[in-house]
Amino acid sequence: MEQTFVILKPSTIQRGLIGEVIDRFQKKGLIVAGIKMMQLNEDILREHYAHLVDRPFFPSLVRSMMATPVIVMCLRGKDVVTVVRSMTGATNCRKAEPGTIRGDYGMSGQENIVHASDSDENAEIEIKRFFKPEEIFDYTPLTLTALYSPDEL
Ligand code: IDP
Ligand code: MG
Repeated sequence: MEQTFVILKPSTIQRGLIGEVIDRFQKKGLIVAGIKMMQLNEDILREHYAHLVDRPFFPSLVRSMMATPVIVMCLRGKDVVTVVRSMTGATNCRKAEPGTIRGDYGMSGQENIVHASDSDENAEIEIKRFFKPEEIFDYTPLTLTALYSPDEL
């Protein structure tokens, strides 16, 4: 079973949406393998958003991501990277489909509620960037046999 990495951004914390967003992932049937609150700094954000450092909005993005602590999560499930990206929706909340997290909870391109890994490879890199190995837990929820058919497990 694959895993992915999610950040509940400061916009989520400021707007009191932590519970709502986590609830969506849980109701979908994803396993929470790791979860904690942490304060991000410029060093970790330069690594995490390395593909954006030359973009004009980068300083604003970094400021925004440090505005409050964030919640970081490691979620587990079959095809979880694709599942969570499709639950997340398009980058700009105004263009994100209704029914997606960004489409339902946001109005901004920058203040867009969540980060979600975009590939299995990046998910593994990001989980290692934000979590210590002992903060990721491997357990079998009792619901697993109701969530998946035997050949899917
Ligand atoms: P993603 O979060 O949908 O994967 P990326 O292109 O990886 O999108 O961008 C990372 C983050 O940078 C976005 O989630 C958003 O917060 C911010 N961002 C991306 N493009 C813009 C923009 O054009 N204006 C302002 N912020 C942006
Ligand atoms: Mg991205």
